[in-house]
Amino acid sequence: MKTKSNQLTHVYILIVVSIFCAVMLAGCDLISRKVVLTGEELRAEQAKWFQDAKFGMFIHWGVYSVAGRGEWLMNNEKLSIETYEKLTERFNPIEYDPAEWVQIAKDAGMKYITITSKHHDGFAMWDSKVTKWDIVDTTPYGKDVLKMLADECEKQNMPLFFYHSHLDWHHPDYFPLGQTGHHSGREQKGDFNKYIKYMNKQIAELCSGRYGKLAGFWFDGWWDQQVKKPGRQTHVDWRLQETYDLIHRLQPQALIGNNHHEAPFPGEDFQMFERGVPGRDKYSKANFVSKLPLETCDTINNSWGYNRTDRKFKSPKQLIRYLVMTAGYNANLLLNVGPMPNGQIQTEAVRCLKEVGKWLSINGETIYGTRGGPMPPQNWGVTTKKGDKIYVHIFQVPENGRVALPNTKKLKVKSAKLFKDASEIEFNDKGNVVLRIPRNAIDPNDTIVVLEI
Ligand code: JFZ
Repeated sequence: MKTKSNQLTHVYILIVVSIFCAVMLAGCDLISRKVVLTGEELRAEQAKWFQDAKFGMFIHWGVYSVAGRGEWLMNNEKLSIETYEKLTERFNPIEYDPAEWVQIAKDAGMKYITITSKHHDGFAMWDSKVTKWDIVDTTPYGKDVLKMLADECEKQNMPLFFYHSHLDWHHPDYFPLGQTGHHSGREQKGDFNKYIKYMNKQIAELCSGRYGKLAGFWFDGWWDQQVKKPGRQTHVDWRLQETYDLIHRLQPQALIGNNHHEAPFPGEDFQMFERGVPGRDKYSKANFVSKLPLETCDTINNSWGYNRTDRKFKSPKQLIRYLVMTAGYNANLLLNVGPMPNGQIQTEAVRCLKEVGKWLSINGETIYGTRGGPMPPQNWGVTTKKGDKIYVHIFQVPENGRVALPNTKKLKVKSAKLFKDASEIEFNDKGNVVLRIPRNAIDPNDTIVVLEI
């Protein structure tokens, strides 16, 4: 009897151990499959997240902020390197609180942050080991503000991109000089290959892990060396592929975009547009909106870097409509703030952003996770879609209340409801769908009708 029960116990143990092993093996298999996700797969996941996110905060902050006349100060006011460098003595952002910045972004409904690591003035906003021209080595503040922000972003789950300028008005090897930065007093010589090495070393520092897992890079300044517009030829070989490979090796999930205002180059993961929705932005040429995830960037007033005299803040209504418009164009909106030299974001900007956030907290369903709707943007507004829902965003309800949706003859509409209160909206779908919007349904920001198809 004894031996029998012993045998039974053994069998039980064997079964339990086998089950345990099977579960463990399955787990390991899952984990290892996770590990072998290729860079491309990781970026595909990241690209989907990016397109769902829809709204980001752009931050232009640098030593130029001290002067309060925008980020092009050095070039525009023809300052020598020596004069410009004096600004560092007054860059002491003791009010800088990255937790507050992240909170401002969150309250605005923004899902990621893109901050200038280096703008055209070449000034590094982190503790770079390959130059003294950085915030730690030259300012009384002496702290790595990017590290502080990166830590906070990680803590608060806020993806972080770096804006990085290829163009550099300060580095002695940025030669030939491009179209800008000719008054810095720099010698008319330099080894461009050395410059590229320097740039890549700095980028490697940003990718080292010290700044966490990066959401991506937002490059700018390629155009400084453009032979002529239009045309993709440059006076120098930027060797973009090397830089992109470096990033994708160190931070495989990082999405790369480049503000060159040309069709995307190999290795780029998203396409950005400046001041205007894709294809109708300030710099666009015909037919170059690609299949990549799209992003439009613009300012909250008229300036990127802090500008003391720029009072032209866009109204919450303008900003809400801008965001809805970009979503209708299947793009994200990266909306800029230019923090002050003391490290704070202007209250005017914070106030506008709060209003957008309030609107999003109610209407976010019609924006986040959507893609551009089935019809192109119309005079009256745009559409977005998600699953079996089409969100019709109407900015301008025609006098007769009829909103016609072109190319919808084949659309089977099950129901049309006002998003605000789910009240039924009369519609006719014997041809193209026509909605009939009652006067009392009109919302001054955006009248949203949900079509179930
Ligand atoms: C660039 C920067 O120069 C500017 O300071 C800011 O950072 C913005 C987001 O990006 O703006 C550009 C880029 C390209 C041209 C003009 C402005 N261009 O090709 O004429």
